[in-house]
Amino acid sequence: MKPLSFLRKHQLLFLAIFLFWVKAYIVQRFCFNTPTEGVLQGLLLLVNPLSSALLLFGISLFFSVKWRKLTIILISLLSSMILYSNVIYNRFFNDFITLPTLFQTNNMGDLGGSIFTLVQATDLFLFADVAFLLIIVRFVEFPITLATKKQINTIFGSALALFAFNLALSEIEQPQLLTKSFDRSMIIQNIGVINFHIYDLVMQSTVRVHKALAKSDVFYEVENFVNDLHGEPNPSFRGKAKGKNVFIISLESMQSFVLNRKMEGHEITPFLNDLMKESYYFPNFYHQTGQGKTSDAEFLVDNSLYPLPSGAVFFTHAENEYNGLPEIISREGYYPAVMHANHASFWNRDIMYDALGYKRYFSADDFEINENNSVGWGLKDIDMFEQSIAHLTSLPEPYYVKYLTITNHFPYALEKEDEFIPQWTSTSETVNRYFTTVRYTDEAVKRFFQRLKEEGVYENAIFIFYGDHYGISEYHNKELGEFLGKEITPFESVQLQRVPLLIHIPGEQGGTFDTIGGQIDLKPTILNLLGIDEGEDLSFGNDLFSNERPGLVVLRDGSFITEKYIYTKNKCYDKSNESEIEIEACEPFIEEAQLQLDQSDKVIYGDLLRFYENK
Ligand code: GP9
Ligand code: MN
Repeated sequence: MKPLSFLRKHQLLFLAIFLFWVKAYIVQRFCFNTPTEGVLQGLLLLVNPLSSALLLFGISLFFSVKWRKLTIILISLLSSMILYSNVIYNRFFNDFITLPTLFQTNNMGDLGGSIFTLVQATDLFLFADVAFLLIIVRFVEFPITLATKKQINTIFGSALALFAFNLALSEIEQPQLLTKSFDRSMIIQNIGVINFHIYDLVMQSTVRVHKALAKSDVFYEVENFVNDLHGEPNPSFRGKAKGKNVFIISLESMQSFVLNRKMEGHEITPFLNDLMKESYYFPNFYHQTGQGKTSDAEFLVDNSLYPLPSGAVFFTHAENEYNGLPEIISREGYYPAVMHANHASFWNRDIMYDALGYKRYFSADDFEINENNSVGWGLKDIDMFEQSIAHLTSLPEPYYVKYLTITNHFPYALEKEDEFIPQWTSTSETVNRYFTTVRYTDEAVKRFFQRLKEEGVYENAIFIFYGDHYGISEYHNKELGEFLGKEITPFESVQLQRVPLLIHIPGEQGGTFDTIGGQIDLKPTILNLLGIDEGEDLSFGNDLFSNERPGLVVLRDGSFITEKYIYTKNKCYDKSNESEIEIEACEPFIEEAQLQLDQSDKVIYGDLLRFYENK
């Protein structure tokens, strides 16, 4: 088949493809609120609409000669409408349409009457190609021939090849884009709106199939399983913070090893070290996150469920029924809100927060963010805390406010003027900077406390600080080992997954609890402190103060920690001397640990919490 004769025989088709390609490029480049940076991103934007255009318009080849013109024009109209709906949605929500949002009445309802205010006269341009096609078919007699199998294969084959090329390019720009998907705008910048919708369709369908297959007997199986996991929460801690405002502060990428430690004579977390003396402090508290990072930690805290083995549950299962901590406490009169100066759709938070029961999300749009007050990932922590005060004081009390800090995020960028301690001097720039940004966040929290005292909100509150996940990956073991003065063995790697946990109740003495625990335990712990019953729930954690704790902490990769042992990478270690021992010692827990993860995954994949409604 000669390419030219193929082109000649299907002129109208290729004209439509070309017009759509150009239009989609312009729309993606200029009509969405996502700036294009760099040559590679520009190239991606140019390539990705072509593969979708070939795919969409290729469908017309299955139609007979008689219907061909009409199908081409209809496809052109339909794809323009898809693009246009996204433009409108993006103007309002700063986000893109997904299948679930289409059916989520509150989201679309928000748009409701205001939809007309979003329409602009220039939008007509988005349908210019459809109009052009309509006119031109009236005046030009395009040759239309029956499509051969070979031609059809060529069109779809090229679409696939282009898409593969597109993915390869985006792998350079954003590794593991689809599996680690966390930012819709980023996915769309890489693969384009239409391809994104196809991806969304596939993802949502698999989720729905899983869900449809889950029967209520699985629900009862998991319910029995979790019932056996639960011990009695500590009665002497019940209601210790009843009715108080709750501050739960996620310390970005903060690991426990920085606490009570100095870097070349500089205390890394002076404020937290002091605060610890008047707080309940848990030195053996582990993060249990997977690929969803910060969002996984949020998920663990709010649901007492494990995040997923791959992908971010915030993204893949935001449509599920949850029994989130915010929802539970709002039934008791609390007002749950979040402060995080990133854009609302990032990690799908806008959608997931609704599902978890948050009533207000103060995101990027609620903060004043400019070049001077931002670095790295956005608004600096000190400014975020300061600007949040005005929002905070507007909330009805008692409130439950989650703060997500961000400055201590890889690559740990900071301007000289914000460095409270110098950088370290090892061969790893990342490790060197980490200490300085951790110190910055410590300072931010300190100032926040001062401000809360000035505002008179400090006294009647409870503060929970937790580290979300590790900050220094195994890639930097050599330098980290130098700093810690020991080799980072697999045993030590697990111990490095400990993250800070401080519970500070003004007026309470606090104390150090050696209890081993994880983020999964925070929900029952907080509820007990607030004197609120968990109610019927499929939760996997236990009150951290409880005297009946199971003594097993499971990490998302299947490693686990017991009072005596650590199991990781198929090896068992004795905690008392940190040495490897016979696997037998760990064996009784291996199955239990895996079972916990599997049962929790069943809750998510099968959307099992929905069965409470019908029970
Ligand atoms: C940003 C936050 C940080 O909003 O989620 O990213 P992470 O720690 O998950 O990479
Ligand atoms: Mn994080």
